[in-house]
Amino acid sequence: MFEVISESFKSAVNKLRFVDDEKALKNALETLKKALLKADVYHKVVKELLVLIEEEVRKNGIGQKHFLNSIKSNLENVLRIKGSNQGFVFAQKPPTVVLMTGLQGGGKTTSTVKLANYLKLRGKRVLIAACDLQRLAAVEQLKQLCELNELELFWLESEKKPLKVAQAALQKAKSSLFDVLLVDTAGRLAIDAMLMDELKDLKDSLQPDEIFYIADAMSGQDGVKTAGSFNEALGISGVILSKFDADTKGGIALSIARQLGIPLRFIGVGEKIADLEAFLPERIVSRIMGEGDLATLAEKTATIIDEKEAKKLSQKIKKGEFNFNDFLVQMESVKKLGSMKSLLTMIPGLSNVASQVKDLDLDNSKEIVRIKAMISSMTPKEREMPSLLNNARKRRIAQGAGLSQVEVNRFLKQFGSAAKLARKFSGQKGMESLMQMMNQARKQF
Ligand SMILES: Nc1nc2c(ncn2[C@@H]2O[C@H](COP(=O)(O)OP(=O)(O)OP(=O)(O)O)[C@@H](O)[C@H]2O)c(=O)[nH]1
Ligand SMILES: [Mg+2]
Repeated sequence: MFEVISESFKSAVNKLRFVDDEKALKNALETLKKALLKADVYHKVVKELLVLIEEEVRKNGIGQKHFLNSIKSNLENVLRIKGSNQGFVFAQKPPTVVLMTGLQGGGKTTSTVKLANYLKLRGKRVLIAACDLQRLAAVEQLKQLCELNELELFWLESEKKPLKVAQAALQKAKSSLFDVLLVDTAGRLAIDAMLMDELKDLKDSLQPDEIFYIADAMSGQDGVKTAGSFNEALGISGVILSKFDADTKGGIALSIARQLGIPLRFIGVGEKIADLEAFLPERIVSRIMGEGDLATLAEKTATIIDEKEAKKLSQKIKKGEFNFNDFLVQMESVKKLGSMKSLLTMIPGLSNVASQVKDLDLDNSKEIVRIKAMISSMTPKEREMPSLLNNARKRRIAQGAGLSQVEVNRFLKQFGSAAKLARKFSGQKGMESLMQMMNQARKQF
């Protein structure tokens, strides 16, 4: 993601003192240039950025603060495509129709399902149309994903023409008052005339509000070129950059919009359904500069945490009554927030930590599998009242979970200190302001 870029920006900024001279500025700009190129930002975009930053710093006075502010404001300008949409934009008259396009394996289907879930969490009714009739298992893949995540799918059994499915899906979206229709389409290994014709037919018939191109972050400049060809043929209104979690350099996210003149709308940051984030320039820049992004964090949290439940929980924590059942419930909701690593970059001051940790997989991490085994070996009463756990009970739990008593003790100790910490934190201002921001975010949906 942005680790390499964040680090490089910091090292460039550190080349300057509070007030500094010409030579130091040259040095800082050179460091910045190398860093951007190393992170795979397109060379023309790098050049453009450097000219803008140099000009602005000279005007305002050479120094660390002006340099930092100038990087931020110019980066934002480069990322923002004038007059085009950001994030998800609803059509004036529902349903908003979005055509999802791209090469084979680029992440179209995954992104379609993630986007449907993103909108569902924000209270929208979304229908997905299964219009990839090329790959045999494509409809089956969608059926499974939609069932697993409680999303609505439209398909026609044994229909061979994507256009027929799409038209029927649009009818259904209109008559059943869906807010959004997402159309998943077939991919090809490379651009070919047949694929383009199929997509053009879909476009002519559906008159979509948006045509998204799904670009695989790992495909680098090739991917940008392909996106350009799709744009010439179809007119793309936005790009979703998938598999951004696998791209340690991150430069492609910074230059793709500028190179194509099409805004980057979302980034895919993992394989799970929650791993999709809106790409909003000022928020992304703030994350890149290590300043966090509390607005996105609050928004994400507000979509999965019910206000009343949150209050109840914080009362419980304050009274020291947080128990193992609460812990399991919390773990399930945290999973809905998506990649932990990405969440860390949203918390001011923790972006450094994010670059050092491996992403925590809440389903498969050894530690969490053990913890779940321990909790499931407890009686309902024990789960409600952690204080009941004496040595005899601990022994029984260890046996039931196939663990040693040392491990059980260690977990209980950790649980105890976490509950204490939460209690301390719940009385502090930080928690209150996060709650306030969540309420604000809720009102905006
Ligand atoms: N790590 C990671 N993997 C992703 C992401 N998005 C998609 N993938 C994986 O990429 C692979 C291909 O994704 P699909 O969504 O099936 O791609 P597609 O474009 O629909 O492929 P076709 O239907 O064959 O054209 C799957 O294994 C996904 O799990 C992402 O943001 N991060
Ligand atoms: Mg697909």
